[in-house]
Amino acid sequence: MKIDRVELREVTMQLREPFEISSGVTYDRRVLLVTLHADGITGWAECVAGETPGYSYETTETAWSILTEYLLPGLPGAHIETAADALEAADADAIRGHQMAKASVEMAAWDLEAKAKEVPLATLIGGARNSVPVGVSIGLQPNDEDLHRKVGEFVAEGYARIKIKIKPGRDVEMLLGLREKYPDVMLMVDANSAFSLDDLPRLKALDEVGLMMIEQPLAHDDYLDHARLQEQIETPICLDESIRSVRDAELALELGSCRIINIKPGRVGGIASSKAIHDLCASHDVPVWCGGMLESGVGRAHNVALATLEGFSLPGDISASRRYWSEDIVTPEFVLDDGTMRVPEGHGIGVSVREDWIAQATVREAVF
Ligand code: OSB
Ligand code: MG
Repeated sequence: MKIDRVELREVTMQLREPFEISSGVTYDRRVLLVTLHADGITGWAECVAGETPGYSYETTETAWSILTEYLLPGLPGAHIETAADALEAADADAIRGHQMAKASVEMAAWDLEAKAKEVPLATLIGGARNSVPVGVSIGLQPNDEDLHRKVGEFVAEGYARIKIKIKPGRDVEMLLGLREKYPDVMLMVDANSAFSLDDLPRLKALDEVGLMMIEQPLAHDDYLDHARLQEQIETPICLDESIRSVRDAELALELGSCRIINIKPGRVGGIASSKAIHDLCASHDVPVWCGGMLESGVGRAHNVALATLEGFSLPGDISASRRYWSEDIVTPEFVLDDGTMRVPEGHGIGVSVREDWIAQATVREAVF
């Protein structure tokens, strides 16, 4: 395939409700969409960088800069067969870090390849199921009453697992109260690095809540303290922010920093890197699940495809379009079906992008 045109767009998408985590609140998403055109086919992907550098150093602005100045200019005219070829044409190895920017190129190329081969993306990557188990991630709530109501609503909608955001002061007592109200719900928590080993007594007390796991309790770059913590608590630690590559995953598994890994393709540089982490975890009997970054339907479609791999044995943060948006940018929208999500059967990401909708929501565009 010869790439004849590349587009980068920033679209503004208003969340149905603000999403608060320990490092800040998101109101509107500034979503970057990458479009690769080749042989009359169009590959789509989304960059998951956030509006602020609270979760990662990458932001919408840094990704725009890396994409427009470095990654995208090399693509037009390039002959590519695979996502690896696209990264090579973009000279991605010459750029240190910036996994989210790189992932958006890589994932658009996977969509392109699957469409050229006329197969669903899930099939191309070796997916093993036609529906994926899904959970929901609930942001920090102002009080316990709101939290209990929210959990009740999502359980009623059929979500197979509920994730609660926590931070110091909104932790043990809040969770024990919630557990009392919902004794049987599959619960997990995510601290987004809000704790330190000084909080060991609190973190140990979480063992009483009956959690599937605690996600990223400590600093984003601290594998050693996570290993020290895992030795002293029963609840499995799951790493999110700390895992940006297969190398990070090797380090974490070698040190015993976690017993579960959350794979977000947008965070680890794309689908090939996600598969490598998945395979590594499988060889260590470490379960993985697909995380989310408040994606539009485009990023969600990639996540759903990835979660069809065998080792994604735990429900992902892949919720229905309606959990985030009044209207999604793809058709059909993603809906919940008995606590699971059906994998689209169309070629590539399997959903159609609503280009008319995108055109009216675009705030800037670069064409190569
Ligand atoms: O830590 O998993 C996280 C959203 C934005 C940034 C980081 C995280 C999240 C979520 C939401 O938890 C997951 C989703 O539903 O997309
Ligand atoms: Mg997380």
